[in-house]
Amino acid sequence: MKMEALPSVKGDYNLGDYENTYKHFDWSEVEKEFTWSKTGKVNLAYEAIDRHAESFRKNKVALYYKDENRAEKYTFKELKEWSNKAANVIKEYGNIEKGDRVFIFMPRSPELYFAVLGAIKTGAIVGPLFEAFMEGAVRDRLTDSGAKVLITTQALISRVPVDELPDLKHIFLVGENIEETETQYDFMKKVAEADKNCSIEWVDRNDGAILHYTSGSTGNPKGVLHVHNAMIQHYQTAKWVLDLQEEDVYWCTADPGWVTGTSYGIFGPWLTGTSNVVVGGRFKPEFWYKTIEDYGVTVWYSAPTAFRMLMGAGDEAVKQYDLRSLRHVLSVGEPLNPEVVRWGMKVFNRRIHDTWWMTETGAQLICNYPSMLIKPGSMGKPIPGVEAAIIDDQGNVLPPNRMGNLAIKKGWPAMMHTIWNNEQKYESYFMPGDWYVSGDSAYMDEEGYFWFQGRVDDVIMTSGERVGPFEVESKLVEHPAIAEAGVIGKPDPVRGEIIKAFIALRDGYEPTQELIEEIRTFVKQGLAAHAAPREIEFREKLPKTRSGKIMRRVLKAWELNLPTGDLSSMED
Ligand code: 6R9
Repeated sequence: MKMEALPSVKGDYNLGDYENTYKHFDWSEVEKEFTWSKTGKVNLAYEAIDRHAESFRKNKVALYYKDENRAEKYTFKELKEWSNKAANVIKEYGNIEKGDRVFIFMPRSPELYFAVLGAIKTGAIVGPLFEAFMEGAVRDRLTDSGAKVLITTQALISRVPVDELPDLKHIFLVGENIEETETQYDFMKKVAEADKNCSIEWVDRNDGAILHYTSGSTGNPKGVLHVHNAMIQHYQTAKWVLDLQEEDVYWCTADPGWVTGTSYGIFGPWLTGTSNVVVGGRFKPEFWYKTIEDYGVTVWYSAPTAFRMLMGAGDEAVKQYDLRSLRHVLSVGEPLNPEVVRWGMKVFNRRIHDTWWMTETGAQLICNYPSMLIKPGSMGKPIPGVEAAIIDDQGNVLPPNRMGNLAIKKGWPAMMHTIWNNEQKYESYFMPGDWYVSGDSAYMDEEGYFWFQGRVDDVIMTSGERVGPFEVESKLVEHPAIAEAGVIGKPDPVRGEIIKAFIALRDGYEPTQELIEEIRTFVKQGLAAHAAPREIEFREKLPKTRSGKIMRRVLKAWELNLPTGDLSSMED
């Protein structure tokens, strides 16, 4: 499918000359930005917060927090003190030693950020858990990681099966009227009493900092370990890709329970000394637009599902807010439909920049940075310092326009360090030639742009034609009746597989046979005859992960009457 390119806007970008930078760039240059290049002493939280608190940025706002009930702000100096206090409490009452796992299970709030930064200052490995996890998901993760300390809230503690977690020794609760025991403490009461100075635990650059659990297509969720060294790439991509500059007000909508919410909700913005907006509570279009207006958000990082939900809320809603502060909008997590890019142009007068990366990669790898010509539907090009290729199942690099495994040459700074307790799983990601194999299928065009096609196991083979479900889904959601679509390959004795689409309709549309015919024609005409779904089934809602990815494996399981497997990452 050919797409028109959108022109880039002229500006003073951090990555203005991609070609030249790509040729000459070396990651070791970035180390010089950090204190540890001189002292040899590393701590990610120090570099993110304290370094600025000791600079001209001391009184600059680091955190703007807002939800339906609270609106607060903290300068770098204040955040340094709050996280120092939190560190002292976690260390003293949690009896923490370097490398111990501290899990944090709570909704977004300033306390969550004090806790994450404080725990990192103690040298602990932090495991952030999404607030919507239910008991089984919490148990799996705390057990596998052997977490020693848990910081949670009074409301969420009932979902923690404390008696079944022998490694868990200390619990900190955030809330009102907390009853303290020998192993359970009132976190904010202790923090209020703690010293605002703390002696940071200096660690090695390859010591663990963050442990994110992520679901694969099979088996239990796996713990992806990231180390302090990842800061090199968090910092550099925050410059190049988020294009953060001194005066920016940045907002990343992801929760720290997911990798985007830590790498780009905490580290990227703060390592670059940027004012960072955090919004708590549930998604509400009006509240989101108001956030942009109130804080004058200039750089905004969100996800296709969120954009599609905003799209669904109608263009009238947009018009009630002043969104002119926005200068750079980005997306991650799932394919960004060209339709959404065009909507962004229309309502924000801004191009939405797609970025591709994974929990395992720790930071952005393939991106549309601001000075670049965008081809709607493409994830962009590898950032300088990263080599990407399409390889076949034997590890041979394929020429342009051939679909295959999206692979990255091992060794970028934010790459996962290991899979917790599962070295074998870790090894299984790599192929001869030092390729990290992503599990995504894609192709690269003649100009070096990468085009996402699906997870490797989702690619559909129908009558000998390879069809990427994303292309079909993208086309489907362009139809005015369709809110969401998920497409799978259904085994077929004649064609190998046929394409089946699950569709959620927009309000006001009826699932009729006529509509089915109309949709089929729409795809046939818009994409290709072989790409049109032979079967269409309507559903109220489609199964999605909390980060908004349509769970095709669940659709497939429905279709084939198979067990759905681990659903801990599914939206409720
Ligand atoms: C950061 C994050 C990783 C998987 C990845 C791919 C999908 C991410 C994408 C994208 C199409 C993009 N994905 N970015 N697909 N276009 N720009 O999302 O991490 O939750 O581990 O998901 O998400 O399939 O393999 P994670």
